[in-house]
Amino acid sequence: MATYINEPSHTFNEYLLIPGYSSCECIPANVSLKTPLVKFKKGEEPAIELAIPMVSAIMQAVSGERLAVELARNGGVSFIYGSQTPEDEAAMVARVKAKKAGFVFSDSNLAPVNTLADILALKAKTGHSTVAITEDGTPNGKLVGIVSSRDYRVSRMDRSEKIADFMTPLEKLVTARFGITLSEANDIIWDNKINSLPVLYEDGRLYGFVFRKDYDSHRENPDEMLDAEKRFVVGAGINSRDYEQRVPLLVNAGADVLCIDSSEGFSEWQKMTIQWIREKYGDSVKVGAGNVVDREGFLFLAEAGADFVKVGIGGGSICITRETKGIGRGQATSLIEVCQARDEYYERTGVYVPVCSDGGIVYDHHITLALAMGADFVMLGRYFARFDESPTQKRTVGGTVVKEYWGEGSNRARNWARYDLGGDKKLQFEEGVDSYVPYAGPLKENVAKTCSKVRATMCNCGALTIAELQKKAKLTLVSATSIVEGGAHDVIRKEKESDNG
Ligand code: RVP
Repeated sequence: MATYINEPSHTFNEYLLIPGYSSCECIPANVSLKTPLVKFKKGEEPAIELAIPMVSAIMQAVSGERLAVELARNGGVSFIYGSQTPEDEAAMVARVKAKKAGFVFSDSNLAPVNTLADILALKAKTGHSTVAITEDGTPNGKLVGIVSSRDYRVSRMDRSEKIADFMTPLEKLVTARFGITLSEANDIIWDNKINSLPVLYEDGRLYGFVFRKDYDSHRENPDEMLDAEKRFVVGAGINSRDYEQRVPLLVNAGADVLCIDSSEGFSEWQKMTIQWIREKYGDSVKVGAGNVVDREGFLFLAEAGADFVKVGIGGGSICITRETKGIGRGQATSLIEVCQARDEYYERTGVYVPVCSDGGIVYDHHITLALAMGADFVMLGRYFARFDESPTQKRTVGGTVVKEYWGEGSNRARNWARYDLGGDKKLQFEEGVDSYVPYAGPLKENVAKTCSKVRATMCNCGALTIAELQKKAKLTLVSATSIVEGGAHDVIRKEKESDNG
């Protein structure tokens, strides 16, 4: 006989948090949203910690390179979408890593024999105005000078003029030796009132630059997610089909963390994928797995060696899996059960496997609910698709400014690997829709507002960290009538309600 779970499964909107005692210390400025991204042993630190508990969904309409940079700058991490060729995905990862804050490898290089015309062409291509002039024109050649926009006047000079005749030569440049720290480099920049500082190896070859504007950017973005070389942290989606080809390319491109992207993760395919990664790379390559919705699914992936486990089937805003296949579970119920299993697993093994709540976040307070229920971080698709930095075009539809947002299981994305169950019939039916979401402006402002709401609620619950919230939170199921009461009611609203509140 089949197993029946007679309790209905619930979603976030059916829960509320009951405030707890908050002391005078409990103010938003004292709240830390730091949270582990990958598993760690008791008493040790996770190899990667997020500054805010938000990652962007592994989707074509969400996680491109622009969003990845902006989210990392603001404390979260993007997972670049895997429904593209392994080469294209690796190139996207590489472009995010090339945008590092702090030390920058020079991507604009010419030789002294090149001309002003070459400078102008290069500037048009890269958009960068500082060009390193090396003996052989390569990024790590011997530095002989620099050309910035201050070195030439297009209206007064012949385009065939040789760079050697107008560059600022090495003797006149302030330079630093390779091995210098970022803060020492910044001091030199400030003391000498310069915009860029070339960093040279002992033999005079160019290592890279430190730019003044990157220092300013770091001060404005204290939550920046940076790796040991001060490059932005970025994740990448993989699948359980072409991992032998895809993973090495992503690792070489510098991906910090991978995630097996599947609508249903309680499968031998995922175990094989993780095993292959462990055999080839040991623990040096971090890989999350999912999605699951119960304790068995979690334990299976944790024991298979996943670095984090993703929870959620059918709750995504563009997802019609429940409708088409009749599988899934209310997101809150799934999360509560999985997080309980995670805590027991930690007790038993001393290994903490972070849980990611994926999909179905409609209001900002759903993030706080997910964290209170035990999630370490949340993955969002619709939320990020609305911002300037998502890869899709802005449009006006019926007088409203919108952005496009489509599911990975829609005919538009045709991410068959995400839904594949073996065999050669690829994506026989759709599990996602193509849609619009209201345009919401820049990521930075929106994420700051969302996080301020999360911090405020945490204070109401007397919690200064996510771990504390998970221990202290008191949650209550609410009746259908109470849900109606939760919004403005029995008044005539003057303004239109914001879509994300
Ligand atoms: P949401 O944030 O509610 O838009 O949900 C995003 C999540 O939905 C993704 O992270 C993924 O798990 C899921 N998804 C993506 N495509 C589809 C689909 O086509 N059904 N579902």
